[in-house]
Amino acid sequence: MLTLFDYLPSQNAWKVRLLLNHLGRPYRTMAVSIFEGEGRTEVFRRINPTSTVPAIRLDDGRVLAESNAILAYLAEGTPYLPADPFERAKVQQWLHFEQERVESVIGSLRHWTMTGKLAHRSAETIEAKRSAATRSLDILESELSTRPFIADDRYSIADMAIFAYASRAGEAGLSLEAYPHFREWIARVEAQPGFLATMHPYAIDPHSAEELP
Ligand SMILES: N[C@@H](CCC(=O)N[C@@H](CS)C(=O)NCC(=O)O)C(=O)O
Repeated sequence: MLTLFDYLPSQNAWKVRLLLNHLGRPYRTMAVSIFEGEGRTEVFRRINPTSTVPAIRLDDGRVLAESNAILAYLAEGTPYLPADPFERAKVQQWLHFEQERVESVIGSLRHWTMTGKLAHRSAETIEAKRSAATRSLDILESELSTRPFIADDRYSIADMAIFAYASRAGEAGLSLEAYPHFREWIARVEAQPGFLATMHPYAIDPHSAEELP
């Protein structure tokens, strides 16, 4: 059975849980207490050299990290990743957008906001993240005014990846009021069969207020 190396408040890990839920694929969970430094151990570094979750281990022992690489691997041959080379590349385009302009921006702001670390970040850093986050939401709003899902007319792993942090913008202190098409897309994603509504606040982890080691 597939093993998922997980940390519950991580929306990078939630993406993988979401796809596994859509696929009805069973898996076992290995919890990694990232704020206690469990990601930095030698054992975990052999699973993922960057010390981050999520990662997966296959039955044959091979391991794979990076949430979007995991999504692409698990979605192969399913309706969530097109076979057509161009449609597939469009999904990749939005997966890259997600890592550069959503996860690293809204994801960081959410982390800092929900764990009280925002108070320890400089005004310039916060402003740069907020401005980048607004730009990303503006782009998503504009794109989603032209089609129901981000890469194409079909729900794909690109929607799953972007949803993970973009839909949590409120937890990052960003208002979605000015983004009606984006909010409609959120509702469309939530209406997909097998959607995983359970997400976890950092507050479930007593160590989450600590800086990462
Ligand atoms: N680009 C990576 C980012 C993964 C990531 O930053 N994971 C966080 C949790 S959301 C983590 O494990 N951080 C621990 C650390 O940086 O030591 C992905 O998409 O999987």
